[in-house]
Amino acid sequence: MEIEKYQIDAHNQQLEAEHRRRFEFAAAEHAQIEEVISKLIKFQIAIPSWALGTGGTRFGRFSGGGEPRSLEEKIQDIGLLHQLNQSSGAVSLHIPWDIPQDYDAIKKLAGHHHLRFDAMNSNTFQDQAGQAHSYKFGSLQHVDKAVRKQAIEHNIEVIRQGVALGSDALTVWLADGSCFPGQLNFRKAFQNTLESLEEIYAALPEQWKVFVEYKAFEPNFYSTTVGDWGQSLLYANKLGPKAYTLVDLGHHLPNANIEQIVSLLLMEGKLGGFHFNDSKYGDDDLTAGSMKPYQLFLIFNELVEGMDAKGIDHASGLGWMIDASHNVKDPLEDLLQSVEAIMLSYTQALLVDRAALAIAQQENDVARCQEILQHAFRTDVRAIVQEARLRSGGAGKPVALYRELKVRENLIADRGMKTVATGL
Ligand code: PSV
Ligand code: MN
Repeated sequence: MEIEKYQIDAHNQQLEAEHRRRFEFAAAEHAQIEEVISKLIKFQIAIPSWALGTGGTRFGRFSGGGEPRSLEEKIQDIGLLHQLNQSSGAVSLHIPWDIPQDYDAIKKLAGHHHLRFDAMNSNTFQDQAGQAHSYKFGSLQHVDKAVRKQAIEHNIEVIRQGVALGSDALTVWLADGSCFPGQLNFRKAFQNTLESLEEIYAALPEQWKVFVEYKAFEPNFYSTTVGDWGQSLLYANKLGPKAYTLVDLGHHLPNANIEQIVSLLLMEGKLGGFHFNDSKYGDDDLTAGSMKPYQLFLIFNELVEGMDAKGIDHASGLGWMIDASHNVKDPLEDLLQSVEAIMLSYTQALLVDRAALAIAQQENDVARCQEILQHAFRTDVRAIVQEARLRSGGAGKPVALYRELKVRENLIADRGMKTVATGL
């Protein structure tokens, strides 16, 4: 299914009068509104291929209807999202869940939907059919060189596939670690992992980056070999200039100060990218901004401040991705909600009065600092984000139009009720 331009126009027409009123009110408040809107128009968030189907729980998976059955259908789904919000112009693939059969055809299809290929994700956390060695006790950290070699070769193969698609980054997330004290020699596991990553790093093409993603726990419950930002940064520093840390919001221990982590990684020039999601307890993979919207705003506040301090282009300087996987909502509606939440937080961060904040910080005026931040956070910026979307040709209210056009019902009619997308 593809949405026609006239359908978007008709939907926008209906909302026009109310939107104009709300936008004019917001615009009158902010002198820099045009600058904010042009930044929003450029800002694109990659959609992970594995979020288009219903996610599983540890106990079961309840597939919804019309889930994509192939890479082509996943790209079509992201094309739909991008038509609606004009902010989802990239796809992040997971290998081997998304191995293309015909690279040129896939590139053409992505081009048709105005999508580019964001970071490629390798997978050494599952055993694949016919694989010589098991990853039960780790992959890049494994005590057996043959297992490590297999995992290294897989990552190099993922780079090759990414090159064929026009991607320029590899994300390595390792499930490696241990479940019980004494199971692992921490130093040997670190050294093995480093040596393995060095071989992968050596295979990176000139303009490529590698993102080392960390996670505190799960599936291992005693130690994780890339368990936090300190460990990831150690690897990234030892590997070299093409290696960066990737922050997945759900991968921290409870109450971690993620915005401080982000600030310092940016300062060190080692923040590579993001996996946006939200969580209440652990790696819950919930919709971005659905639990802790203030935290999301504070993270964007540090991102904007840190990127501006270094002259980093907001849209292209870092890898912006969602990493979520839901089991109760329509995945496409959910992704529209995540993108919207990210855009709202980004907008609020752009509105922070930085000059006033710097003075208040210098004067130790703590109450004023809080006032400045919370003023931006409590500003209703929905009409600003909507205006940016309208100017790019998107829908005023993406979820509402998705429902009006009965997109899910159409996908079910095309693909059937009992389809299952690859993923966890
Ligand atoms: C692991 O929990 C993770 O965040 C990594 O990014 C994986 O590649 C992704 O989820 C999908 O399983
Ligand atoms: Mn992730």
